[in-house]
Amino acid sequence: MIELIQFPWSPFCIVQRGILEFSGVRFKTTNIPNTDRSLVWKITRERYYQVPIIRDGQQVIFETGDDSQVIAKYLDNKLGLGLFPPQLRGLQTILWRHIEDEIEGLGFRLNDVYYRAVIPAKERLAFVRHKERKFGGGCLERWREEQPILLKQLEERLIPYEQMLLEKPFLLGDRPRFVDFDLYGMLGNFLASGRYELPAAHTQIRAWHVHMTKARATDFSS
Ligand SMILES: N[C@@H](CCC(=O)N[C@@H](CS)C(=O)NCC(=O)O)C(=O)O
Repeated sequence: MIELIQFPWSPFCIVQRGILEFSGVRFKTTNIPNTDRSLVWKITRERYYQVPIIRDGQQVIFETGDDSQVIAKYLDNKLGLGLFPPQLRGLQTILWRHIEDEIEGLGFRLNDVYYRAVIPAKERLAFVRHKERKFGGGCLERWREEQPILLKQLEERLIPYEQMLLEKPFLLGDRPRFVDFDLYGMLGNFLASGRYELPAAHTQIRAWHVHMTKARATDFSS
């Protein structure tokens, strides 16, 4: 059985979980602490420490770069999901770069404002230290102060996605493609604390989000 090694609130893990749920395949999730990547380190033979990774029998699948989408392409290929059709090559790459940079960058800061609702108590020290070493001392307090601005920016940066959904049920047509799961993952991280809702103005995105949680590959002819 395919095993997804993850932490549940991670944007990139939600992407792969969404793809697996969409596929209908039976899969197992293994949650590891944010502060202990030893399982990932061990089974990738000391080549990777990030999440998500996938274990499928003897195979261990992990990303090779910021932009590689190795796991999603592996699942797509194995499960025949039609997430990366040749005619959307290039376009999807431009979109996922925007999604994983401009949307993710706001989503995780806003979620981190409520990190106590998401990160277990025994992991918080390492979490705060990791954040402050990466983004500077006091970054979590700063993001809390900036919360209204960050929320406004998120609403603005989502406008193109709202526009894309005006004429069709999914971002690139009548069935979900990789970028739908990618946006779904980044927004899932934004929503992880339970303290936010998707912007009220974006009615199409809100309907798409509900649709994405229920969509199954069998609903779409291949
Ligand atoms: N491009 C990778 C990004 C994965 C990633 O950034 N994972 C984060 C968790 S959301 C991580 O493990 N970061 C390393 C760390 O926290 O030390 C993917 O698509 O999976």
